[in-house]
Amino acid sequence: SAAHAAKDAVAGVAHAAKDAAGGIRIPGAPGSEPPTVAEPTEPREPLPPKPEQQAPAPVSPTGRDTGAPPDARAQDGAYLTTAQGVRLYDTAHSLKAGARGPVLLQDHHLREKIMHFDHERIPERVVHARGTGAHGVFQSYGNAAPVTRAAFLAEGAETRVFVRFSTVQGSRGSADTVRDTRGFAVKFYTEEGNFDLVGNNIPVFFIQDAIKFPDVVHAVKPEPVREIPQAQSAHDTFWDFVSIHTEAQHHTMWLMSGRGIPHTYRTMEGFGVNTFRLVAHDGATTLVKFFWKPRLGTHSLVWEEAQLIAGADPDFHRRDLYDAIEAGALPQWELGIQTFPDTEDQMFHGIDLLDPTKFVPEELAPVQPVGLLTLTGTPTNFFAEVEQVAFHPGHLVPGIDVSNDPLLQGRLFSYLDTQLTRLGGPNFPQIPVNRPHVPVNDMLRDGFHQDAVHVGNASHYKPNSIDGGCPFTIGADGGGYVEVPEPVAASVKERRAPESFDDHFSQARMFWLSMTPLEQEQIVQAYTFELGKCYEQAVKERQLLALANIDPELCRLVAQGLGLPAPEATIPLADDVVVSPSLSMIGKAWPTDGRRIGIVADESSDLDGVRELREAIDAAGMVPLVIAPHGGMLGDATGAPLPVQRTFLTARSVELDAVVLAGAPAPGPDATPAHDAKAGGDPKTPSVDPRVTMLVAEAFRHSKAVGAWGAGSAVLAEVGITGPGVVTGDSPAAVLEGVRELLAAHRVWERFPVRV
Ligand code: HDE
Repeated sequence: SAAHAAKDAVAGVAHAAKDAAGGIRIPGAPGSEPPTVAEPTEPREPLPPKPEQQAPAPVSPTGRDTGAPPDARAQDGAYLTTAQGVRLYDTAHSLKAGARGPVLLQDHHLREKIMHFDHERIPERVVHARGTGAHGVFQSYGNAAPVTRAAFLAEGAETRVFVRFSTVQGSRGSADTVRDTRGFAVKFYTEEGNFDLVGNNIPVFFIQDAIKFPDVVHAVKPEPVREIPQAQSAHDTFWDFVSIHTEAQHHTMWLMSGRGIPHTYRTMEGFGVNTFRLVAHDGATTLVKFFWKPRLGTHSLVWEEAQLIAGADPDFHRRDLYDAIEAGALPQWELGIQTFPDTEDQMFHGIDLLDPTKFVPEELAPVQPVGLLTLTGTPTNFFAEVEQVAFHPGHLVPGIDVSNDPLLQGRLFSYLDTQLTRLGGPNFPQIPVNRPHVPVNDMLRDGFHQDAVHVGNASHYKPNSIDGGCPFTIGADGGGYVEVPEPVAASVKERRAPESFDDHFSQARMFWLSMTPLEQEQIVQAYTFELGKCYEQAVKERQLLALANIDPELCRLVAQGLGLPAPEATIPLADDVVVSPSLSMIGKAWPTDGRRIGIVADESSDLDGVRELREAIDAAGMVPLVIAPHGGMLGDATGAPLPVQRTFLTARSVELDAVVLAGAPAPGPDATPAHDAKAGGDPKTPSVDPRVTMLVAEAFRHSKAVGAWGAGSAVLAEVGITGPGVVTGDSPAAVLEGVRELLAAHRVWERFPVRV
């Protein structure tokens, strides 16, 4: 009988617990030998998270400490239980009417397990679905205190933050390195409540009015019939939209530049885009734009590299960020502000500060650093933190207010709204990653996923007498958020933009003219690639016309690549354009921290030299990766083995910033450092392993530093790698010195062909 079988089962568990071999016996059909599932360890408590990976300290929505330790996790205790805490003896077999019989509806564990799994997914973000996040800290320099009362910008203030980087177009599982705008969203858990700075890596946007957001997003997302292409703007509907809707041309130009394919998140600039308003202690106001300046400089991939990485390592940006944090190479950005007088017309040097398709060149308004952001911890659980974090540009603290930028105004509506669907109800501020790190005393009650147990009969309405009027409101002097009493001009109700929004081309022209010839070439190639992927002739022609209105030379080069005639401009080109050299990413020197240098070696290499080079790279704050024909160790025979990080099979040049070929005894058929006879090469052919040839050739083509010492130099000569940025020397130290100098410039720019 069933009761009898259950008794047997319990006996089985009791027996298993005492089983010296550590095996758990599974009750089988009567008479059959019970199978045994070996558990890998003795029962134990779940391992605690690493200290730097702790989630924000849980603070209950009612402001009382939950009493849970900061590292509290859902899992507790040594034994598997149901969601109701009942211990389980088997999670691998459904409850059946006999071993070969049908499954019984009464199997609660089966139902609970499958029910929960069936509902594990939540809707991905409608935009910015693909992202990654990290914990960090923001230290204020205090120099913004005269213009804002915000406590987190006061002298010496230190504030915990959570940052999420993202692409915009792709689905949650899409590749990191696609050509796209990137999100750069920061949640500051300030002592005055949460402040969210929800920015992008491009300082301007496609549209001037939020009402057009669904249009631009529908145009860029995969086309509806076949749902392709994924995470790409290189298709007809996108170029159809931006070519008709010319206010998108400026943002599109940035997207076609290196900014559309950032090197890593650590080397990506961030912009608040919209103009905000700072409020000082005395109530004085200043208009402001926010910036994030990466300490390691702003760098991009090259297009072929981005495409290769999308296949070889779709998680490239995510992995890079987490590897860096875990290695202690903590990514840093300075928060900067551009400030403008809060005048009635809200213009600055003829630039409308309410138009989000315009930005103010740094040459006209310097970016003043006001604090330092350091990312210090990876998430404890990706879903709990990165997926469930909910940003909103309306999460403001006293001292920061909004402007009338119509894009920002629409955003103020959208973000709360979208979280309702995405996070399943109105209580998402109670999710740990979203909770402020200060007491919360709101009158919001009930709703789906309500976690708080609110007390009292009267604390949820005002005015009340039963609770003595609690909770109380307070003005600015007590830290209350008081909106700036901005006069609103008596006006008519109308659907119209100001005339100053009509100029769609002059800043796109400024961007183009501010680029070095090399960056211009990359922009030309990007337009030519993207339009070359379109099918509609009319779309290509219309976009060429938009380019003609930006710059005739740009238009001519793209038209040439497409094999189409270059049209004439239809508007007078702006001739008073201010060129902004600060927009260029080339020609500067940056710290080389965290740069990855591959060292190609095999058993016959100068392993002492390799060891010396590894140590020197490490000491310089960079990352050495030994690449060898096989995994495990090199030099077992010599008694001083060297660990191998990548093999010829797993290494690809795109994850490296530079490649160095190790020296060896004099090169010959069997002594070529990169010769892979043991790993399957033909020992009779004295050639370099083709995978090494490809590694070096790719690195060279992507204008990366290539180095070699001793016999490694002979290999470079054999595969035809010479010219600028190829460093050969007698010793690893000499090679590293040259390579490091090249890395400070990010790439060997001289190697790029200008105008192909
Ligand atoms: Fe967003 N945006 N956005 N956006 N945005 C969202 O909110 C929206 C815009 C930005 O990592 C959504 O939670 C409208 C500009 C980032 O979780 C949604 C408009 C800038 C993120 C939304 C804009 C941004 C979002 C989708 C036009 C740079 C990811 C999921 C008026 C300043 C945040 C979500 C994260 C996400 C609306 C334009 C930045 C739908 C209506 C401009 C970094 O609410």
